[in-house]
Amino acid sequence: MNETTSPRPNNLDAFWMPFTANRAFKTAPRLLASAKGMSYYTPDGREVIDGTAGLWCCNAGHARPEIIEAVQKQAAVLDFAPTFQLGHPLAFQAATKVAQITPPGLDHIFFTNSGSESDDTALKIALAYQRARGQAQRVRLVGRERAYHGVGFGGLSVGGIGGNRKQFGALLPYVDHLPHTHAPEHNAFSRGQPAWGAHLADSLENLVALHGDTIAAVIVEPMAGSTGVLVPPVGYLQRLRALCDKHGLLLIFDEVICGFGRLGAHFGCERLGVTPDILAMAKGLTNAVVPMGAVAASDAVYNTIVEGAPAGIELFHGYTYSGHPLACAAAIATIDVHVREDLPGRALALEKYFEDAAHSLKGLPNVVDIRNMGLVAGVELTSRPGQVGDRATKVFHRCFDAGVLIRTTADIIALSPPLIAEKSHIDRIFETLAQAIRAEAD
Ligand code: PXG
Ligand code: PLP
Repeated sequence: MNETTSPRPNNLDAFWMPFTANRAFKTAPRLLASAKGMSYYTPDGREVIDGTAGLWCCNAGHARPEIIEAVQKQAAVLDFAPTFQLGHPLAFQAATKVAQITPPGLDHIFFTNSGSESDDTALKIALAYQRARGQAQRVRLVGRERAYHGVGFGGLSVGGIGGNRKQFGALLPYVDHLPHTHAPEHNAFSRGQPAWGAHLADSLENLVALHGDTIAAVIVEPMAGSTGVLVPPVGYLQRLRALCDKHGLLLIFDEVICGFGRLGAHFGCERLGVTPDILAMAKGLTNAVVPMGAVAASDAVYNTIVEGAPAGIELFHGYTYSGHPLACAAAIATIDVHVREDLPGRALALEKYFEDAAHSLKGLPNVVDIRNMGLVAGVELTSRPGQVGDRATKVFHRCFDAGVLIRTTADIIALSPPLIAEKSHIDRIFETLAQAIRAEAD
């Protein structure tokens, strides 16, 4: 790059932005320059209330001094140490901390750097487990329509969002999908878990009938977030659990969004009353201050792979930055905040108020469904003919200009504020959203 072509200050060209309409963004950029508590601030100092906890990740609110100081301190003590054939104390402490809040029996923690890496890791652990117990023919992975399991080849393959897959060819072989659980004719405007739809889990019987004993694992988000907030029907996850046990399949929960208090418990599985064999997490784990993900495995999974292996490396998997010291410092400090302030309990206590606020949008123009659980709500709008996503995108712009950050996918709006939200923030978020929806009524 020479002087004439090198990026100028304030030039937006070089950053190839993820999941973004780069050309449109760069003609009308929206920048966030700082954050504190419930709010972002733009470069010109305008406050934007964070209705989405960043990207569902800053669950304890922005710029928590406890977390920042822990990371700053750690950077000066030990910037990096390998965790391949070596270790450092914080990685073991962080794993112990995570294990203290995962459900009993899910106490073996593998560190990654993102949700995508956690999902690929969870799938690989499931395959390794089946092989270690003498079931090497179990090579198939089952996901669900509309699922988001990140962007690695594994997670993308079991994922069920067509738009994310279509540019990338054949993906993994030996993958199948369960139907999603969205059925507005039966469960529109449900508050919490819809009463209808548990039987949709029985589709797993059909896949077992088709594939016999070649399925290794089933992966689902307990509550599907990214696709636009699909809350599991009452009894659905229990049926999946029973069918996995019946047929020797592992059940993986992708709790990248559901974890860390979002559903009113440390993990969604606790709230929903079903324990998986493997639990993938990320996002809220470090309050997003340093990227980190993790996978919690059951004793049976860990012992089968590790205790059953000959001497030497038991699992040929890991990332340079698995258990990075700064991420570990952030995770320990974050979990301390969650426990000390009982953020899951706070989310649970606010749930009814948040639910009422969300459902107060019923009756506004084009609102065809509202769904919610914990501090998550999805508001679905009808699409403009031939322009899927246009209405919600314009609602997003109006909210942003009015000082509230929301998230959209197609014409579904998702809200997931930090768990430190006050009622006044919830009022402001939904009042602003209501005005924006009215303004896009045509
Ligand atoms: N699993 C789930 C359930 C997720 O929600 C990932 C895996 C991947 O995590 P990483 O850290 O690799 O991005 C996610 C991420 C949205 C949105 O708009 C959601 C996610 C990411 C970006 C945007 O809903 N979820
Ligand atoms: N590519 C090359 C050439 C590498 O040497 C490594 C790691 O050593 C990787 C990719 C994987 O990087 P990471 O461990 O950060 O995922």
